[in-house]
Formats: sequence, structure tokens, C-alpha cells
Amino acid sequence: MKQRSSAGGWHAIGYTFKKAREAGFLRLWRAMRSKNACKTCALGMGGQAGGMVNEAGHFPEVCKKSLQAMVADLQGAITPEFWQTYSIAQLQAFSPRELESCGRLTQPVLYEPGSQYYRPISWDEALARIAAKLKAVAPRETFWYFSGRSSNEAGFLLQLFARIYGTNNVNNCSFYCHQASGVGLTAVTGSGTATVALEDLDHTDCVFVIGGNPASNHPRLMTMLMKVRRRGGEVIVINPVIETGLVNFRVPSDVRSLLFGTKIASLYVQPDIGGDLALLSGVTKRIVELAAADEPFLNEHCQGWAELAPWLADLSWEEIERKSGVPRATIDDIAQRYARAKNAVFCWTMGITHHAHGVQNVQAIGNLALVRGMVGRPGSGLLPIRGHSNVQGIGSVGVTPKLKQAIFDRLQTEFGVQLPTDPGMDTLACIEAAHERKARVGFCLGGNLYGSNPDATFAHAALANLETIVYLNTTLNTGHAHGLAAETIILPVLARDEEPQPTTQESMFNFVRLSDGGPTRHVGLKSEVQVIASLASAVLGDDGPVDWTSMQATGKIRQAIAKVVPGYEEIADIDRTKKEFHIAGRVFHEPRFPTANGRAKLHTFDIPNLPGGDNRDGLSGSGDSPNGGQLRMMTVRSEGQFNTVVYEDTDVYRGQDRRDVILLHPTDVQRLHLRPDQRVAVRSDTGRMPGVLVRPFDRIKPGNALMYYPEANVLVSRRVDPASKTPAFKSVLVRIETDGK
Ligand SMILES: Nc1nc2c(c(=O)[nH]1)N[C@H]1C(S)=C(S)[C@@H](COP(=O)(O)OP(=O)(O)OC[C@H]3O[C@@H](n4cnc5c(=O)[nH]c(N)nc54)[C@H](O)[C@@H]3O)O[C@H]1N2
Ligand SMILES: Nc1nc2c(c(=O)[nH]1)N[C@H]1C(S)=C(S)[C@@H](COP(=O)(O)OP(=O)(O)OC[C@H]3O[C@@H](n4cnc5c(=O)[nH]c(N)nc54)[C@H](O)[C@@H]3O)O[C@H]1N2
Ligand SMILES: [Mo]
Repeated sequence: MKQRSSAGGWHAIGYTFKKAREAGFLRLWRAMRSKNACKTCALGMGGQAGGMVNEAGHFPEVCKKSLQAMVADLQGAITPEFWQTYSIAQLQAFSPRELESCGRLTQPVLYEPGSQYYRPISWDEALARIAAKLKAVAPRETFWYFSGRSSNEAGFLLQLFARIYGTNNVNNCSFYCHQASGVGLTAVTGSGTATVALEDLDHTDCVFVIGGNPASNHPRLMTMLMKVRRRGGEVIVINPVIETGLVNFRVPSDVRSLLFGTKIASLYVQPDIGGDLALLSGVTKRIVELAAADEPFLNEHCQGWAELAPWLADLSWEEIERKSGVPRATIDDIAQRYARAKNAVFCWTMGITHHAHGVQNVQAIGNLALVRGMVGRPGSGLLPIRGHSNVQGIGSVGVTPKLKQAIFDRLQTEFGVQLPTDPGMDTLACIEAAHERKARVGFCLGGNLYGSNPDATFAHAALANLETIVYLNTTLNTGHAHGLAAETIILPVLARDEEPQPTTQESMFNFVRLSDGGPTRHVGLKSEVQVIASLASAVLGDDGPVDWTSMQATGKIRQAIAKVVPGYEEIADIDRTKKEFHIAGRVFHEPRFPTANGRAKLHTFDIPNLPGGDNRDGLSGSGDSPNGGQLRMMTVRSEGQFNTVVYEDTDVYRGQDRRDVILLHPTDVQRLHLRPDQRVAVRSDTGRMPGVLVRPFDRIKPGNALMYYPEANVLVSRRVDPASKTPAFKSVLVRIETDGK
């Protein structure tokens, strides 16, 4: 397949028509226009303005991803015969794409020891089994994993249930995603979320896009980047891969852009994988050298300038170049452009957080922004581009092992309960506890815990050691085939736009949206809130501190959230007022920060070597020298997938027709004596993946390689960033074995 020279545009529009034909035009149009927050990324579309409208009221904002997700939800039901036809072994042979296209889950199903098949069971039986199990084990032997698609109401209710039941083993997918952003930002500003509102992007003349591929993963961000370029501003991209859509993008809703394409990056910089900490520190150093640092701001509104200034001065250009893979002249170019900017916004995604030093990467972005006083004023600030549509809201309402003190205190007072105070486990710690048989029961609200894990072989074994696992899902995924416990129960739930009652979501701009719900598309499903409330009632009864049955009303849950979560007060009557709102105290337009002394914090670091050593050292050698055969490998998403859900095998913008490939620079293909399309095995310290095709790819920096997640998770180690507990999904040292098929 040929690589494309632009992304978006006619391809996206053509795709829309194809998908619309599959689902029926009118049906899809109605679904897309309903008043519900978009299901895919966290940019925050839809809500009360109706689908396809962003929070500033722009229409039409549509992306391929939301169509894919919508069409998937419009699928027919999996029939009862399906479960008799396909054994577990057969389900295991299905690809992620085949599992997703089996249809909607509409009946609870059970897999038991000794059986080769799932079998449909009634809701009563399913809930009774789960309740009996939860009563039989100690609460600390259970864990509760949440994906980021569920509503604030479902998230709040389930964490409340888990804690009153007696455990803090409550965590969400952000431990595999943006946890480093939350931890890093809290260290910088005292607040774990974006410091800007959507409107700020209209007033900035410089945007950094670091470690992300928004053309595929956050297409609506592209409109904003286009506008920055049209205003004559800079878009500086930092990414080891030249992603087509960041070079040239055709914004489907803009006629000029659609016809002629829009140049996105004004400067495209390719560090080596893991080189950002050195690179960002180098740019900060250069800003100081250029006398472009905002010294009054640093002295008055920051803490740590007295340490950072000498640290930067001592940091040698040799070290910066060696540990970033970027020449000094390029770093100077970035700094010159940034020095000219009146306002700057810093965006980042998984290329920053998926490293063993992810938190430090975020702090280095903080340094770079603060050195020019670009935080705490309009038009400038820090903007982690979130993943799942409600991952931020889930975190805000308490789905974290450790609750914020205010939430903890208010929950105890509001419900008159004593909550557990043990530290609670992060996501990977839960998997490791399962492996050691210290955890016995797992409960997953959405997502694909198996598929999202590093070290897939370990994750499979760990989950198999559990006595019971419960999955609340809309469609089948690899976790239902490979993530089985002795007893596995899948409960089918309604998607957000099918729920009988309104729910709320929070966008990455800290904006709370209201989703009206809508007509149920299949019989036999329950809403997440209904399932959680019934289960809590069965385990804890309704006569204790909480009348769980009454919590089936999402309005009642919102009352509780309003009382308990600081900044969420306005949610109490949102279903009556329809007034969507910004969470107070999160957007900083003044340089006053919620830290102990009101100042933002600067940081210094020990910058790690590049994985496998630098290019001049091992990685440029031939396959015969000791380090020579190694490559730094990143696992990423393709254009045709949403996380572990694969909609199509092709990755149009990177020109790939299949997913079992490793993309290498042509010079590496030569250096390692490989041939295009040669079938090889890829090996890391963690695992081995046979049957992979070698693909020359001139858009990746030499010494680095790219493979697709989730398939490549057999190669990713369980090493985590100690500060965020996030695995280094983007930094895997691999070797290629040519004798392996
Ligand atoms: N279509 C689609 N949209 C999605 C998703 C999806 O799967 N599909 N997933 C959603 C979720 S949960 C998330 S978290 C986001 C993910 O959004 P992204 O973070 O954009 O997704 P990734 O594919 O993980 O890719 C990260 C990018 O990081 C770059 N990269 C890798 N290593 C490094 C590095 O060391 N330094 C730098 N600077 N860059 C690096 C890669 O080249 C790639 O372009 O998207 C959300 N939106
Ligand atoms: N190697 C590698 N591993 C990674 C990553 C990587 O880049 N590389 N990325 C990581 C990241 S950023 C993330 S966020 C995680 C993803 O982690 P998860 O959130 O756990 O996984 P998803 O694939 O998004 O979950 C998909 C499933 O969600 C269910 N679903 C969809 N909508 C709903 C709903 O409304 N309600 C309920 N209950 N279920 C629903 C569907 O059944 C679908 O199968 O993976 C992480 N793992
Ligand atoms: Mo994510």
C-alpha cells in the first residue's frame, strides 16, 4: 500500500458514506445527532448541543472514530446459538477485529471450570453468583478496574460500592494511559488536569504537539491546529515518526482545507524514542541562552528557579544531543520559534507518558512552558490530550486507589461510613496480585484489561489464577477469550446513548457535559448504573449507610457527586437546567496555583540514556555486534482501531495493509541484512512474536521501530515508571530473528 501525502479529507468522507451504508443513513444520522457526549476521545464533542458540535458550538465536528464506534454499537445482537457454536478455543483464534464484529452482547454469559463454552444465563443467576462470591472472599482479595467510557455516575457508584464493601483496589485505565500527566501536572501546578479552556486555543500563536498522532487519534484537534497555522502561528511537532496527518491534513468540514489540504507542522522534529526529556531540557536551556526566559515570572510565580538555572547551565550540549538524538541546530530552531511566540500551548499524548520516566517528561514540558511564563495566562498553558471520552471524569469522581482528602472526608460524613485507609493497588499491581493468587476476584467496568496489559503472556496467566472475573461490556474483545478466570461472567450493558436516564461526562478541557441517553437498541441489556446498584444492594443490603436500590436513579447519584466532589457542585440539577459547566478552579488564567505556596514548581532531572544506548554506540552497528542488532520499538495505534478494538486491518496513513508488521527505516533493513516482507520473529526480554513481516518505512527515525498494539503486547515488559506506575509501552528493546517464522 502506498503511503498517503495527506490525511483526513476525502478518505474520511468516503469512509463516512461506507459506514453509513452499513448502518442505514437515517439511523446513523439520528444517532450521531442525538444529545450525547461523543464516545471516542476526550476532546468533548456533543452533549446538549447535539452530537457533532464541540463545546464552543462549532458544527459539524465529525470524525471517523466516532462513526466507527457508533456503527459498532448499531450492530445486531449475538444470537444464543453463537455461544453453542464457538468454543473458547475458537474464540481465542479470532482476531480482535473478528471479535468486535460478532455483534452486540445481549445476554449475560458464564464460563465455568470444566466447560469449553460460554453459556447464556439469566440476569438473576449472574448477579446472585457474583454477590455470593463477593460475600465469600475478603474485600482486599478483590480489585475493580474501570475503563474511561463509562459515565461519571457509573464510576462514582461503583467506586463507592467497592470502598464501602471494603477495598481501595479501585483503578482506571489511566494507569496505562495518562497517569504520568496527572502526577506530573500536580507536581508542576498543584492540579492534575489541563490548565487551558478550549477558547484559549483561539488565542495562541504557538502549539507544541509532542508524542502524539492526533490526525488519527484526535482528529478534531486538527481543526484547531489548522486555525493556528492560518493565523500565521507555529505548530511544532516532536515525534520519532513523521505522521502524514501532522504534515498535511484535509479538514473535512472546511472546504478550503478539504480541497487543497492544510500544512500542519511548521517544524517537525524527530527525536529517538525516549529522547524527549533531553530534548525538552535542551530547548529550555537554549531559551535561557537566548535571554528569552521570563525572569520576573520565574522569580515571582515559580519555585525552583534557583536550582533549575544552574542545572541547565551545567547540562552539556553533548549530553543533550546524545540522549535526544536531535542535533543542536534543530534545538536552536525550536527555541528561536518559541522565543518569538506571544502565547504557547503545550499538548502531549502517549509518546510522553508511555516511558519509565513519563512523569519527568511531563515535568520537563512544565519547565519549558514556565521558563517563558506560558502557564497561568489566557491563550497559553498545558494540555494533555486525553484518551477515552470520560477517563478524566472517572478520575475526578473518585476512581483512583487513593481518594483526594476532601472527597474521602466528605464521603465519610455524607454517608456516615468508615472507609478503608490502606493504599489500594494500581492496575498492574492488581494483575501481579492475581498472578500470586493474592487477588481472587476481579470486576471490570468496560475496557479490556487483558488486552491493554503489558506482557500479555503474564496477564493471561495472572487472570487465569483468579477465581472469578466479571466483565461489563458492549461487545466481545480479546479479554473475553484470553483473559479468563476459573469462572468468567460477561454482563451486557447499554451504551451511553441507549441509557434510559441522562448521564454526564467530563472533557479534557474540564467541561462537564450532559448526555440525554436514548432508546434501547436491544432487549435484555441493563445500564451500568442498574447493574452496579443491584449488585451493591445484593451484597451490602439497602438498610445500611446507602440505599443502593434508590441509586438506580442517576439524578440521585449526581446529588451525591455534587456534595462530595469539589468543583462538581453544579452537577446537582444539570438534568433540569441543562447547563453544562466548567469545573471551577482548574483553568488558570492568572499565575496563582493551588500549590502550598501558590507558585508553580520547576524540576531538575537525571536524564536517562536512550534505551539500548545512543545511535553512535550500539544501535547503528550491524546485527553481529553486541548491541548492534537491537532496535527501540514503540507500540502504537493504527488509523483503523480504537485501543484493543480493531475495526479494519489497514493503516492507510502509514501505508500498511496489515497489522502483523514491524516498520523499520530502510537503513536499518539494510544494516540488519533484512528484505522487505521477509517473515521474521521479533524478540524482547519479555517475549517473542513470530511471523512478523519486515516493512521498510522511511518516516521513522533510524534505530527505532514501530509495531501495533495490542498484538505486540507479548513483547512489552512490566517495567513501570515508579512515579506513575505506567508501563513503558513506547520503549521496548527488540532484536529481529531471521530464522523464526
Ligand atoms: N482512532 C483512535 N483514536 C484514539 C484511540 C485509538 O486507539 N484510536 N485511543 C484513545 C486513547 S485511550 C488514547 S490514550 C489516545 C492515544 O493517542 P496517541 O498518543 O496519539 O496514540 P499512540 O498511537 O499511542 O501514539 C503515540 C504517538 O507517539 C509517538 N511516539 C512514540 N514514542 C515516542 C517518543 O519517545 N517520543 C515522542 N515524542 N513521540 C513518541 C508515535 O510515533 C505516535 O505518533 O487516543 C485516543 N483516541
Ligand atoms: N502496548 C500498548 N499497550 C497499551 C497501549 C499502547 O499504546 N501500547 N495503550 C494503553 C492505553 S492508552 C489505554 S487507555 C488502554 C486501553 O484500555 P481499555 O480501556 O481497558 O481498553 P479498550 O480497548 O478501550 O476497551 C474496549 C472495550 O470497551 C467496551 N465498551 C465500549 N463502550 C462501552 C461502554 O459504554 N460501556 C462498557 N461497559 N463497555 C464499553 C467494549 O466491549 C470494548 O471491547 O490500553 C493501554 N495498553
Ligand atoms: Mo488511553
